[in-house]
Amino acid sequence: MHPSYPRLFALGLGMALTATGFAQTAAPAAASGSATGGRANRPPPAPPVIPALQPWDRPAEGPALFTEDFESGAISDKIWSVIVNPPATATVQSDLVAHGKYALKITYPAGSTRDYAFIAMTVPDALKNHFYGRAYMYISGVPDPHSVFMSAGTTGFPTRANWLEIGGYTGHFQPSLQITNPTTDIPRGEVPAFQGTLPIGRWFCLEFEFIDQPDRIAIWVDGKLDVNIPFTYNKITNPDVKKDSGLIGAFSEFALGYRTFAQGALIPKDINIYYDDIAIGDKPIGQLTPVPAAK
Ligand SMILES: [Ca+2]
Repeated sequence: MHPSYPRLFALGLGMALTATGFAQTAAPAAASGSATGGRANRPPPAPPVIPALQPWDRPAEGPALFTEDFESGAISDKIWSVIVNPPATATVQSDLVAHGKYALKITYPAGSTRDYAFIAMTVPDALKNHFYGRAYMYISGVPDPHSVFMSAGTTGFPTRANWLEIGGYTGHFQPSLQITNPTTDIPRGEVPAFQGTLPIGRWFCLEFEFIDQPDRIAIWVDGKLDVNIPFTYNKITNPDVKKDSGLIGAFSEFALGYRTFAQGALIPKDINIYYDDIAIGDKPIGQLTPVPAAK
């Protein structure tokens, strides 16, 4: 197995057309394979279990420590590392924006398989264990299997790193823990969870909270809590190592963009993911003025 692609999918054979316009597997596909035990011919897993959404305290909003509205008209190489595996692309454009004149557009071309495009920034030291963030997002449509939108983790994403991730799966958010730079104490693997609903075909305000002590991801969509998932990593066997805290160690890099583990046959048209008005800080950032419906 290629070490850069540790996750495999068992794809169902039935095809169905969904509201997003994508031909997708009718049967549940694997969220993602065990990094060590993935097999293409293994039986399909059970459908995702959606845990009840537990309440989550949200402190008062505060000023952002970092913002990016793309109004420079470019991806600044002073701030961002561009991490692209073609043919996916990351560009700043004016065709579809949340605010101002420019926004980031990630394109994952129809029929392509296992490419990706992300931009990544260094997380300020003050936020290395815990941060809030906001991004306006527009998702044109995604296939059912594992999609990746954002990560907070060690450097080296998306190939060799450890991170907390905001992804998608069968119309739900898929928050997850991903360990692809393992140690003896923290073995390779992942913990996916499924909750909330991916908004498709409209701008929405994604607010998020990444915590490493203890590990947790919370997501608000247009100000409403939609995901609240703690992570426990049961692959840890050393009794001196916590299974639910410090699993990343420090958030060094924050990345956003797109990749999917779907086969190209499940991607009949380009996937376009737009981002605008990105901000991170030690308190929730809050929303801007609502974005009018796209033309
Ligand atoms: Ca903008």
